[in-house]
Amino acid sequence: MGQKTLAVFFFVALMISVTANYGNAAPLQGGLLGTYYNGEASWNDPVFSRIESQIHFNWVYVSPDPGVGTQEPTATYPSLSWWSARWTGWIDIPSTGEYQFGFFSDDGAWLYIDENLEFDHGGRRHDEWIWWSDPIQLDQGLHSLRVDYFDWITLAYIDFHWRLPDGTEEIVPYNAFYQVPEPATLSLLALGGLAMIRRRRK
Ligand SMILES: [Ca+2]
Repeated sequence: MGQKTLAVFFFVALMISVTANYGNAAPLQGGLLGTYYNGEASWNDPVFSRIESQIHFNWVYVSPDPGVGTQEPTATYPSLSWWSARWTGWIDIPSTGEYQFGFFSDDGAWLYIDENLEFDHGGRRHDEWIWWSDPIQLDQGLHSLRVDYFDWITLAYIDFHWRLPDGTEEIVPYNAFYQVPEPATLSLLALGGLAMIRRRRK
């Protein structure tokens, strides 16, 4: 019985290892994890998080949640908001080649791929067209993604685009985003399972 349990455990551990190979990872959930903060480009005070299908928002003058950016409006500024958002997850690059990424945002935004700052679109701003990154050479498969954004008063919007190697331009679609557990989390789960089996066998 104990050996059978152990065999099941190692089979499950093997499946987890396969899943942890990002190049072939099965999607656990589409979209990105969006976390919202108070303050302008301030990342120390998360207010709430939720899964969001795309980075494609136009909040106009309205805060994304009563808990963030809530200050009394004035006659000059209908929305006196200072708040920030961070989207994290993985992006699926459909084929190896050169990609460009674009922001259309009010206010600033930053793009990180594989933990490198690839596009600095920061500062208080009010875009009237899409601004594109330099071309980035990317291999097919999943890459870690992080987009930081903040709003400083009045209008608030952000669209996150890509330009594919074949020239197609679009807002990055829902099915390009993945949520995959961190390898560290998977290792801890595997170690926890092993510890439980050892305890039960004693
Ligand atoms: Ca603004």
